[in-house]
Order: sequence, then C-alpha cells, then structure tokens
Amino acid sequence: MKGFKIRGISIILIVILVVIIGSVVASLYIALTPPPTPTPTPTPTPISTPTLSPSPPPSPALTPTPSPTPSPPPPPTPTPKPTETRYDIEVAFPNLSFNRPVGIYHAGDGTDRLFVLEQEGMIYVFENLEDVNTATIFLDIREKVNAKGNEEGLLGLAFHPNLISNSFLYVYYTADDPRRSVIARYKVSWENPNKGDKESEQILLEIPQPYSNHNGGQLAFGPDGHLYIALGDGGAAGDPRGNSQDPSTLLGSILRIDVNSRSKAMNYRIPSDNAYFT
Ligand SMILES: [Ca+2]
Repeated sequence: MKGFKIRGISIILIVILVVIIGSVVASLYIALTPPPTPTPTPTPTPISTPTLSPSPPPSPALTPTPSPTPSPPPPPTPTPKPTETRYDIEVAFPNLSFNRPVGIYHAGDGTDRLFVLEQEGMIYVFENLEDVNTATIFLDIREKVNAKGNEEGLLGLAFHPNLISNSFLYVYYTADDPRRSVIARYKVSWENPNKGDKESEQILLEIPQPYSNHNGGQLAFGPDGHLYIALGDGGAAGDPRGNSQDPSTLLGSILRIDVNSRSKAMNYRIPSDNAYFT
C-alpha cells in the first residue's frame, strides 16, 4: 500500500517533470524557430470583362492620298521703281490766248461755256470747243481791281448753284485805297447770258490786306450750298503778324457763308453751325 503511494507519487512527479521538461523544450523550440515567412498575398488576377460590342471591323486599307505638292512661296512682288510720270501738255484752245489768266470755270447751267479770268479784272466767255476762235468779254471790272502786285487782281469766280434761276455769280478781287480783298456778287445780264451786269455789284465782304501778296482768292460752292472763300495770311513772309493762328482775323482762313440769307447789315449770313462764331 505504501509502496503504491510512493510509486503513485513518483509517477505524478515524473509526469510533472516530463511536462515541465516538455514545456521548456517547446519554449526553446519556439524561440529558436525563425518566424514563418509571410506568404505573399496573391495578386488578384483581373477578370477580363467580355466585350459585348462587336469588335470594329478592320479598317479598310487606306489608299494613300497623294499629299499636295507644296507650292513654292510666291516670289516677292518687286517694288516698282518710281517711274517718272510724264505729262503731255496740249493746248486745249489753240486759237485763244489770254493775258495773265488765273482761272477757268464752267457755269454748270446746262450750257457748255467756259469762263477765263484775267488777273487785271476781265472775265471772258467762250464755247467749250477745241477749235473755238472767239472769246468775248463777259465782265470787265478793271477799274475796281487793283492788280499792281504780282499776286493781286481778280483771283476767283464761282457761279451760284441756282444760276439758271437767280443769275448770280461771285468774284474775289483785290482793291486799293485802302488795300483790301473784296468778295462781291454780280448778276448775268437779262438781255445777254454771255454778259455780266457790271452795275449789279453787291459787296458781301471787304477784308483789309496788310501786304500785296498772299491773298488766296479761290471761291467755290460746297455741296451744302454755302460759299467757301479762301484767304491767305495777309502777306509779307512767314506770316509776321500771326494772322493764320489768330481767330480774331479772317486772314489765313477758309470762310463759309450763306449767300441766300441776310443777317443784320450783312449781305450774307453766318451759318448757325459755325463753331468759330459765337
Ligand atoms: Ca495780302
């Protein structure tokens, strides 16, 4: 019985000892065993989705389009060399001659007459024909005109746009005592359309002239029906009085007046849209 107990206790101790030794051995094995290499996660293989659309038909073989042959750039246009412009001067009216002519005008009244101004104060009229051989005196105002200076005299003529109905024409001339420019209206004679009425003069403007030169003198009717008057700077050289830059003088200006109206004592009217007149 006692021996059974001792043997029983011994067996228990042996078992415990075996367990302890086993545990120690297991622990040592675990400690000495390298950790397992992690198995790499397999990369999921993408699942190809079946395409329902029909695969595009094979493109037909393209016929190679012949590429356009690049055109060469146009040659630079040669800059034309300035050529000498030549004019031929032809005597328009070989059978006529004038003394100091300063202008030729057309009446614009349906007739084909031409009017030539002579600086001394004469206006001649003749038919616009190459072989015309006669020019008659239309107006002679030499006694009114001062043409002593080379740039003085009868310098401008303009026929009224309504010449047929009113017979008006306008002239620009220089006069003296005192030296001045005169813009005057004349009428065509009732008896003879090739004659101006010398006694019909009506003066529209008189402008003092300090010197004999630089008088301008061109007259013209604009499309607005107004009379335009060109005035020089008064004269001498280099505009010594500064007239062209002086708005208080009419010299050095192009004037525009309404000859179909009157205002106050003037035989013309200044158009209401004249920005220089207040
Ligand atoms: Ca002058």
